[in-house]
Amino acid sequence: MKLITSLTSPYGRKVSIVLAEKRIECQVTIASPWEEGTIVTEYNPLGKVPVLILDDGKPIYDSRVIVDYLDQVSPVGRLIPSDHRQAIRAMRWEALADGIIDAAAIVVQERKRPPRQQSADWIARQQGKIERGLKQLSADLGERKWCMGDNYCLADIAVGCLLGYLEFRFPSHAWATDYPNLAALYARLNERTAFQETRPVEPVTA
Ligand SMILES: N[C@@H](CCC(=O)N[C@@H](CS)C(=O)NCC(=O)O)C(=O)O
Repeated sequence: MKLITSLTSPYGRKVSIVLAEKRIECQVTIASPWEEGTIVTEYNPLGKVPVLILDDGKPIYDSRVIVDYLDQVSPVGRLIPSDHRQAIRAMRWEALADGIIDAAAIVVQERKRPPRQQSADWIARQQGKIERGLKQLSADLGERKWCMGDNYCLADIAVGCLLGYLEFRFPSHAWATDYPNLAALYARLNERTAFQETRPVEPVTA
């Protein structure tokens, strides 16, 4: 198997963490989806990372499909509960975390546009999703150790990748002080090797 991802993608990080937690061997190719002539479009018509290329050459995307596939392919350290109702709960956590990342990534891209082309309304709409989403995550987490209770699972990985992305792209955002329970979860996640080894880093440009 080969994973095509970037060093900054929080969705790609989610897949890398799942691979590490489940001890699945996988070749990794780093590619920026934003570069002219990127190889990403050869495997994903949407031009987005991550993409997982199976041994028979078939690509799968997006990150939610990939992590589901990986969890099925190896029984080691199951990350999606086998009970369907519990699996849906875990995937809802993932959908909310990924959705907040979607909104945050739009803000990042919008701010890269020339100032006169940026839309304050569009940015405000995304910020609303981020703020409402964080509030919901914090309320859902409550005083629990992990998102789903006593067991670490995909929900925690997804939320950890979101919080890591906010820390990376929005260092002055006050989520950690506004939501101490999310900050405590994030600290707990950062004790894990899989999180430590996949921190987002800006690629070095020549
Ligand atoms: N829903 C997708 C989102 C993937 C995504 O948006 N990836 C970003 C990198 S963080 C990307 O490749 N963007 C390039 C583009 O939108 O053209 C997933 O979960 O894999």
